[in-house]
Amino acid sequence: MTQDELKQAVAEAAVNYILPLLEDDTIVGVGTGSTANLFIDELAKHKSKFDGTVASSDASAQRLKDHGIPVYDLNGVDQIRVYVDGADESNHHLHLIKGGGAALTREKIVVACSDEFVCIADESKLVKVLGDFPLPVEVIPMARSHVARQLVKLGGDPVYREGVVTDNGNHILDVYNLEILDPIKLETQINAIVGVVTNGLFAARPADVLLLGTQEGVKTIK
Ligand code: ABF
Repeated sequence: MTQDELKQAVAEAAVNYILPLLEDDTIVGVGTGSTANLFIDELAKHKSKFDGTVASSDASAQRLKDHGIPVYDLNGVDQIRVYVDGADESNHHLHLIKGGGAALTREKIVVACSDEFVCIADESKLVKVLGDFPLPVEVIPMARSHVARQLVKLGGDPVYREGVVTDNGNHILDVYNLEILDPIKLETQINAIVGVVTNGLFAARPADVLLLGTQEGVKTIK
């Protein structure tokens, strides 16, 4: 199977996973990226079975609306039953690197409001140690150089993602050459740098389930 076919398989598996959770008043959290887009297209086939969604990006919100699926402002929602999203890397503890699509802050907020986080990815994303994928850090624009200097002190090589402005009006630094042996500690350290909005480590709150598309079929890792 190609990588796209593996992504399609996990998108379908994610819908099958959440179907038993859906009731008339259920709100589904929806992530961002190419795998999440396939999930949205599959979810649309069942849009009469739940109330609506909260999206982690303007792009996903638009795709949901194009399918006729309601998208709610998070501030008007009490509870998100389940959040489904992709990742750039996952280790075996389901600590993730996310943010390759620059939507990390809204993704982390929606995860924080969700009872369950289902990560969907093809097998290329599963790694022993996080860090081959450069770690995205969203920064307040005026703090970019300050944050970059602090990230160097933590052992990384930050690179400004030129031309990218997040949905929140901020900038992204991609941090190369980190061997992330203690993801929870590094997530906390980076969050403590003044000017950082969010970093792409999802370790303090990891995924609850990883649906991984492999050549042997979709594996469920908890
Ligand atoms: C989002 O989309 C991100 O956090 C991650 O950067 C990316 C994964 O994209 P894809 O599914 O296209 O590989 O979930």
